[in-house]
This record gives sequence, structure tokens and C-alpha cells, in this order.
Amino acid sequence: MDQPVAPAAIRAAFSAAMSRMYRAEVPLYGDLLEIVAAVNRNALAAAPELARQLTASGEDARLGEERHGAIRVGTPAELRLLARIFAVMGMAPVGYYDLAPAGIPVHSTAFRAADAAELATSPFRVFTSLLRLELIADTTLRAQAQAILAGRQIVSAECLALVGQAERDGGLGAADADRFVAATLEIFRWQGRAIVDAATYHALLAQHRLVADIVAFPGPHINHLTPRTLDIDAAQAEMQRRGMAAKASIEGPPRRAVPILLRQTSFHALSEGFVPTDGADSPAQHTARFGEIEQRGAALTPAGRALYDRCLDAAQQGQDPAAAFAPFPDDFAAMVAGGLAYAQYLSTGRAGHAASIAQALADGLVIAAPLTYEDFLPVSAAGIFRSNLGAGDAADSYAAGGSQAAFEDALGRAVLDPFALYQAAQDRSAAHALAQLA
Ligand code: OOG
Ligand code: NI
Repeated sequence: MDQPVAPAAIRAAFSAAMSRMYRAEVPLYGDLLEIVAAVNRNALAAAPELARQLTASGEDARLGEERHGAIRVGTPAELRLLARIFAVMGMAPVGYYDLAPAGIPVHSTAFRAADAAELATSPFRVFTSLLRLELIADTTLRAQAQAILAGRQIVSAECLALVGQAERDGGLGAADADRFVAATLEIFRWQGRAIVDAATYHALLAQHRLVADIVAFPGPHINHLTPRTLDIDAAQAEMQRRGMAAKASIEGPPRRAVPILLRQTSFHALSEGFVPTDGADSPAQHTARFGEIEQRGAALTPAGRALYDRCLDAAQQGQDPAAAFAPFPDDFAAMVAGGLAYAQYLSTGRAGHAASIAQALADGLVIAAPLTYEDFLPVSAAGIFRSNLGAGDAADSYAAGGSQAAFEDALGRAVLDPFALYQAAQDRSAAHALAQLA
């Protein structure tokens, strides 16, 4: 093999290829990219402090390239295959999301880069959901779905061979990396055809729209690709001004001086024609794919997350959102002091020595800045799923709770703990800052 291509470079190339493909498939995504680019330019111009911070942390470079996708698979074997493919791009499964309480018969993880340097090069993430067929009440339909899924092959022989080669040789050379990106892209392409007849499609749809979306098609077509905006309120206003069918409200915490976690909004699924196996000349319509934008804020510690969940709960009980979130300090220093948020330490450029990060902070040698939240939120994800299913589609909730153990069994490995990753990033940042002062 010639020099292996860095997994981060393959990931960045794949993320860019995915963006080109989705833009061609869903032209409104191109409009979203334009809106987000303009809003981000304005936000940086209006907030020099934010601009300085993003430059110091290296995040300004990744911002224009930053996006997450979402896909849904039908079987443990498909999930494991995707895990191997994402591993070639340096992406590992992080976190566990149970969507059953929201009436969505899947559980999920996010494939993403795990450490800060890798995230800086390419933060591309893919929210990946596994269908829980055991939650499908109709046992005949469940068996039928199982048989359909058992018969499909979502990955080409070429892609499979390249993954095997990467695993064996510890990477891919430049030409093979290009072939790998192209072959992997095909897995997620919308093909405009079903692998079932029209009657089966409608039976699956009647069970749950998501079941039809996962089972009736040749593979896990990408269902949205989400750019990151620095001001989601401005982006949402612009979406509405342009007449996009944006969701009425933004998921996540209300607007704050110091953004936390994740705020998201989407516009509704498009209706796309497809051809069932028995209806070559009478295309049917499927609605699954949509547009989404998000604003990312500070990663929270377990204590911060618990407080956030309490505030969210109060808001969901009907309390005014601003009042519900009032207990959460809206000042980064207070958040760090209260043990609510993780930090990264950025040099102020002043020379000096410090024995500890606390002293370096006190002496003004470094400043603490938020570590960006790289993950997802189950409540927000459920809202995104639901808004794109259509009213009446989702059951209120499934009685069976989720099971991380069952998910990990299907995946064939444990998912990484996001809190541990943020803690490690904070610790490394502190050690690095102190070493630079020494
Ligand atoms: C995934 C929904 C979750 C997000 O941003 O929270 C998600 C899906 O609809 O498949 O993408
Ligand atoms: Ni999403």
C-alpha cells in the first residue's frame, strides 16, 4: 500500500461527498446551507468575542464543513456492518438513545470521532437508529418485515472488500480511499424504488411510518443532513421568511447568552416518488426526508445535564421556558464554578508560570471556554422524528423500555460514554495549557 490516508481525511471527504449528494437529492438542503452560511457570517461579525473564541479553539475552520446525518437500519447485522465502515473513517459509536418512550420503535447511537484533535479536523456525525422489530405488535407483519430485511444487502461487494482491506492493512491508500468513499456513499443514496410491492408498503406504513421507511427500501437512505448555525433563531426566521415549512418551535433550551447542549429545528419531510416492485408505471409517494439545522453549545457534566433535564421537565409541564430555565446559570464562569459544564483552556498570550490550572486562570494566563457539545438529545431527537412522521403516526409510547445492553449486543461492542470523552478532552486541554506555560 502507498501511504495510508488518515481516517480523518477519509471522514472529511465522505462528509463533503454526502453533502453534494444530498444537495442534489433535496435541493432545499442547498437553500439551508446558504441561509446558515449567511447567518454565521453575520453572527461572527456581530460578536467579535465569539469569533475570537472560535478561532482560538480552531472551531472556525471546521464550522463550514460541520454537519450530521441520520440513518436507520433494520437489523443487527446491518448495524455491525455500518460500524465497521464508520471505523475506517475514524468514527466510533458514542452514547445510547432510547426513543421508545417517545413512541418511536428504534434505539440509537451517534457515530463520530472521539477525541478533540480528530473532531477539529472533521466533526462529521451520523445519528444511527436500529429498528426494534419486537415492538411491532402485528406478529405476521413482524415476521414478514424480518424476512424482507434478511434478504437485502445494503453494502456492495466492492465496499465490503475495501473495508476488509482497511481492517487487514490498517488503512487505505489514496486511490482505494477514493473508491471507498464512492462505494460507501451508495449505501445512503435514495434510489427511488422499493423492494416490496405497493400492498406491503402500505401494510408496513399502517404499522408505523418508520417501519415502512426502514423495511421497504433497498437500504438506509440518508434522511437528513444538518448544518451547524451560530444563531438558530436568525436561521429559523430566515427559513420562515423564505416560506419553508419550518417546525413551529425550536427543540432544546431557550435562547441564552451562553448556549448549552443543542438547539434544533427542521422543516417537514418532502414527498418523493418511488416505484414499488409491482408498480413500475404507477409511482407511489413516500415522505421521510427532511431538512434540519442546529446550534451547538457547551457540553454539560452529569450534574449540568441533570439540572438541564429538570429545567426541561418544568418547561414541558407548561412553565414559561425562560422561567423554567432560570435555575441554570447563564454565565460560563458560573457554570464551570458550579461543576455544570466542561471547559477547554485557551492561552491568553500572557507569559507566566502556574502550578495549577486554577492558578493559571486566576493569573489571567489562560481563559476557560466551553467545550462544544458533540452529541444529541433524546427529547430533541424524538421531536425531530415525530415532526416528520405526521400527526397520529406515533404511538404515545412503548411500554418496553430501552436497553443499552440489547443495543450493544446488536452492535457487537459497547458504545463510548460521552461524559468520559468530554472529561478526557478537558483534562488534556488543561495539561496542554500548563505545559505551554512551563
Ligand atoms: C434521527 C432523528 C434524530 C437529531 O438530530 O436529533 C436526529 C432520525 O430521524 O432518523 O437526527
Ligand atoms: Ni438530526
